[in-house]
Amino acid sequence: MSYFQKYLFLIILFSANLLVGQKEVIPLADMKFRKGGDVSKLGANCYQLTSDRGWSSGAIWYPSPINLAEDFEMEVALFLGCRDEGADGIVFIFSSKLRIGYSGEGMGFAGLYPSLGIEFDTYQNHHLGDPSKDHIAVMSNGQINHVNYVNNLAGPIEMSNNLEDCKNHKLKVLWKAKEKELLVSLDGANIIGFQKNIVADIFNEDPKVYWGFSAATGGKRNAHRICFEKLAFDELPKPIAFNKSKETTILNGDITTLDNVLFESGKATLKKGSTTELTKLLALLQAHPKHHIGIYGHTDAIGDERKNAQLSQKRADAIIDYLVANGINKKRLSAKGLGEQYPISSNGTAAGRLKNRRVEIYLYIPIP
Ligand SMILES: [Ca+2]
Ligand SMILES: [Ca+2]
Repeated sequence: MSYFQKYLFLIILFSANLLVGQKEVIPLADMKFRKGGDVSKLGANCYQLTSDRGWSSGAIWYPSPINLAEDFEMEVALFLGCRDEGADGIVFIFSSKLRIGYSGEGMGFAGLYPSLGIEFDTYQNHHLGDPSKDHIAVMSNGQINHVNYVNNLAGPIEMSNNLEDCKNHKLKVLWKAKEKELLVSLDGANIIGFQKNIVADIFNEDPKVYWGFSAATGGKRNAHRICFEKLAFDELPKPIAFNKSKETTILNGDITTLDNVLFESGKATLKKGSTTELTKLLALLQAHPKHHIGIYGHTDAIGDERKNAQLSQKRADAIIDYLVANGINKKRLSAKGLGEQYPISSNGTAAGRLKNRRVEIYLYIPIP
């Protein structure tokens, strides 16, 4: 290998690493899951989803929603039991609700809408079009019927080896948000890879989803277990509420300044740290879906008065953009730039000017 080739190889290696390793890896020790059905914890990072008996079902859910507009990466060991031709299998799920689906052949996934499931199905249900061997498929909206092609996104892929072999099988799931590509590999072999705009086509443009695993047994049985090995995804910021007195003020319809929603001088770009306060406003609007909001933008008195008026309009619009991007209907929002006309502090000091560059809100219930 020439020096150049070696160098090129290193660059490629490095880029490949960046592709899959760009999300923050979540420390496994901190993970807490919501458990449902027959789930029990089996020590560090491992869960039993069903016990080795008939008609058992269980699910675990990561309790906070994640953002599917960003990459999701997971490595987990799947244990599908020790009894060949047992039942029924494990499903990895993205879902907009924290629920468990039908048990038995439904594997805790059937009936969840809207959702996407990657099933590891070890029992052949003829009426659902299951292949005879253990198989893997990607299905949408809680449908488990392979005869219905609408919900069959990929597969079913028949596995050449039996998966109920009393061994762990290493599953990797990678959602590449930018490429809209879902990749599934098992024991190092790529099983499924396909492109679909999952957020638009399944989740109605809402990238906020929950994720988890479900499993079930029926007339046949097997123990189903999983052990997490690596997780990397973007958690959506948790809504923080305003303190009670501020919330009361806002709900009473008084004009209120949003603390810490600040802009760079002369620009409509939100300063870092503005998001916390906007998250509270977002939570308030979500909690009161009938309320509308008026947003007033103000500037300091530096520079041209007319330009300041335009700038304050852009600042108010920036708040609207933030709220709309987070799912608030634009019809509920109006923005007005008031320029430098209404200072609340001296324009003679830097601290005073910082206070004058501000956003005020006014919450009201529209007249029907
Ligand atoms: Ca089945
Ligand atoms: Ca099998």
